[in-house]
Amino acid sequence: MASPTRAPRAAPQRSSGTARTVGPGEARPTLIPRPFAVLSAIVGAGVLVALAELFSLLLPGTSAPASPFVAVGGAFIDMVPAAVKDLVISLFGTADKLVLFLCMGAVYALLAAGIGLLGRRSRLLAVLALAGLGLLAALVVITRPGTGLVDAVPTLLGTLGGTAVLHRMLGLARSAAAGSADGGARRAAPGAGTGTALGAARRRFLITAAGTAVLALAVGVPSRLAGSARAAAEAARARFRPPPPAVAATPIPPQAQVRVPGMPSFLTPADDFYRIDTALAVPRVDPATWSLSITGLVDHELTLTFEQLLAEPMTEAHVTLACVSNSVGGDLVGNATWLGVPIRTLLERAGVQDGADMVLSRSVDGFTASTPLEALTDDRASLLAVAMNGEPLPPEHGYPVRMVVPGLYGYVSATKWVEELKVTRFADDRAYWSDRGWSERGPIKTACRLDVPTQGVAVEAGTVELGGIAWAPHRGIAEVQVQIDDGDWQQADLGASANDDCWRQWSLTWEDAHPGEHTVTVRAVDGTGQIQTSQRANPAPDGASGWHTVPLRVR
Ligand SMILES: Nc1nc2c(c(=O)[nH]1)N[C@H]1C(S)=C(S)[C@@H](COP(=O)(O)O)O[C@H]1N2
Ligand SMILES: [Mo]
Repeated sequence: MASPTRAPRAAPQRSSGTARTVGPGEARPTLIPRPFAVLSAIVGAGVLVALAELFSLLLPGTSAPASPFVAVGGAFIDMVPAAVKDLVISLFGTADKLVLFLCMGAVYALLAAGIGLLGRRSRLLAVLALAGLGLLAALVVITRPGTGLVDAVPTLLGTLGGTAVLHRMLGLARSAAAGSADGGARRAAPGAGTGTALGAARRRFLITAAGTAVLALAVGVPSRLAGSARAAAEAARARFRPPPPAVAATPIPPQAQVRVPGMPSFLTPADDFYRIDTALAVPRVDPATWSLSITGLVDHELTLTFEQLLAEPMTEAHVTLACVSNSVGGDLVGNATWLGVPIRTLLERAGVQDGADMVLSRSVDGFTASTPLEALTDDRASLLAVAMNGEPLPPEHGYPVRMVVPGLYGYVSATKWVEELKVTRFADDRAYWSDRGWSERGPIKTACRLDVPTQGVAVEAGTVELGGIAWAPHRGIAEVQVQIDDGDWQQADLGASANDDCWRQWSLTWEDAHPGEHTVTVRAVDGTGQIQTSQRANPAPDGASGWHTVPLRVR
């Protein structure tokens, strides 16, 4: 690390004949001017917060108090005596939080200024001080209710970035100061430009400071705003109790769950439910500001707030969702109980005009899906869902409102964070994935999967329990057939059917499994009597097909 008394490095080399003119620079220590030191530290501290805000938003698994601002502010509020709180609220009313944040910002800036003054003499000391402040904030974060260790990571990453910037800024400030101390001498030297080195070093410092500050603001301010929207969304979700259904789903018969160890549960818990979307960060939608518009080829456009949507009669339905990207035997499929408003009733109210054949649903993040109109107007349970398995929709699965349409792949029907339904025509509008080579329409293909025994695990000779699931949403599953090696196709036992929109579990007892390598192939027959095609197809452009064949080693 450079000591403050080190000779300036840039200036003398220029005029090699006048090396003696370095003299004055060596004679006195080049203290960084106060404004430069303070500016360096404020920029570094700003970068710390900006990065912490950004990462607390983007890092998966973090919660709202991962923001050091929220955590420290929250800790402060908890510490302040009630009388002071009351006073602040009576003075500033609902702006109390804003006042708190502004005060925190001011205190932080003062601390940063102090760190900058330390840095006039010792860069190391300043960097350590800022690092200490960052660590302290990270500690506050993990002591807040509802936070875990992962929530400290954004602040730690921010501290890393902020201290690096502080280090660099103080370095630049020192060069600028050294140039300044040397300036008079160089100006006197014949042939040297008038203070060019000084000017260049200062300009470099100021431009870097300004550029970094602008970047920090450009990252920090939107991140903080998004962070507070996220906190509002999380708080609203925590308060939300799904309303009772006007039309309850028919209860799931207990025999829908096949009792073979290792079988997936008939209803997929939200935490295990596959997640597919284009969202880099899960959109955090505050239901207080959310609304749904029905637009396009309708007699009257409609807009509903979340409250208005909740006032509509709710239908409950068990529906299996499947992703078009699922490969044969894959697990991008899940089954849940959804609660929501039938899309049909809202379309009726809006009055769909002649010629429309599609609804383009749009999410708050711009994703779109093209759903054939008839799938939303016939008698199936196509819903604007607000709950999943009796709980508010998880943010990852579309909170506050998503679409669920029995029988269609998710990419053409299951828009999460939905905010617009545009009644239109396939001839006039294209959806997100249709523009990227996937089919405009996506009925779910009949599929059947072997789940048990787990693939790659050898089983004992003798009696082997086989089991799995089959799905052909909205057509239902009539039969599952199993072939072992080149043997005859055997009828599997079917779990009870909950409805035609759900998957169906199956099992088969293989009585006399001999040691060796075997293959098991499974296929389904849908509710229309159509046998699942053996034709192998990749997921693109409209869903994989082919029978699931699994090698099985018997010992
Ligand atoms: N907003 C939005 N909604 C979306 C998507 C998306 O990328 N963005 N992906 C769709 C796809 S391809 C599928 S398969 C389902 C998956 O829903 P899930 O993540 O709740 O299982 O959501 C659909 N809804
Ligand atoms: Mo999907």
